[in-house]
Amino acid sequence: MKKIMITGACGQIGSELVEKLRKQYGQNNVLATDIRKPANSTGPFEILDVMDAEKMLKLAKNFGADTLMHMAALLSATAEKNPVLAWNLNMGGLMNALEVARQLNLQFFTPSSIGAFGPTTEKEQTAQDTLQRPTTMYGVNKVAGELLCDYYYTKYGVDTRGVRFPGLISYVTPPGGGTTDYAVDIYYKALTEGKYTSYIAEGTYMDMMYMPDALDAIINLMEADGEKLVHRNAFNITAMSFEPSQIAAAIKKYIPTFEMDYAVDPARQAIADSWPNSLNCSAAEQEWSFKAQFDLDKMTKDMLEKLSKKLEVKAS
Ligand code: AKB
Repeated sequence: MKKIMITGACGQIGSELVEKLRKQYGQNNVLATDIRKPANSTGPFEILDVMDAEKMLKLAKNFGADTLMHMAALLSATAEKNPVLAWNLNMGGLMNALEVARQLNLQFFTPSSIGAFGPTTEKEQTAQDTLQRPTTMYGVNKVAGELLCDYYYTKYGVDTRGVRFPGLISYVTPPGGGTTDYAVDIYYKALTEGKYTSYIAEGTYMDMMYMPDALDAIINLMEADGEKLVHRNAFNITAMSFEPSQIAAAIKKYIPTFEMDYAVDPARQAIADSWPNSLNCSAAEQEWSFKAQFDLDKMTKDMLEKLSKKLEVKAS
């Protein structure tokens, strides 16, 4: 990777990925694109609606990109509220991006998700290769996307790579429209209000990961020797699996007065119930040495430290 173009650069992953890649590969070697302008820009930026295939191709060509990271997508809860828009944007945007990668011979990354599994998949230690019958539009998009990326590799030789992300937790850019967002909101509310009402029910386990591990995973997979990759596009990765009362207990270690109660949102709960409790990551570990650094306690300590500085409040 030397000249990298990113779509969805202002999103939860994109905004941090751009900065990390600029530090690693040079400020001017990363072209950030999004449908809206970033508040601050640290390097080249262009407005791009991923439905505009012609503009995507032109930008990648003019920039001299050798890599395309396609991050623009609607997340699970938003997609469920507007399935037609989700299909058009998630699949149309991906198809446009894959076509650009094919025409310009670019290395390609796009994320899949734990949402690619459904209620008939085994819940615990979900295998890399297993039954995938998701019941959400987001899940349908993700499975189709995994297959489409495999197709572009086998049919055209495009160097497509990807991971199945769990819920991502970060203090930089808030997520929007996901089912796992509660695990980010809880830290904000713990610091600003000392209490949190969880829309996910007690006992609902989902896989999660701290953003620094997610960014390292993207870069390590992209840098990995392609000869050693068997799976390429949909590696299970995770750092931890917890349910709401466990993250609350982790926060309580640093904010002893923190309280949590529940007001379950049936729509997001139904999505969460259809997803695995924990993923098996052995394929990623074996094929490109994936290893997460942050567990729940380490992440909570770092999150509260960084977020209290950002929000200018003390964790107490
Ligand atoms: C969501 O909740 O929709 C995402 C995901 C797990 O893909 N965070």
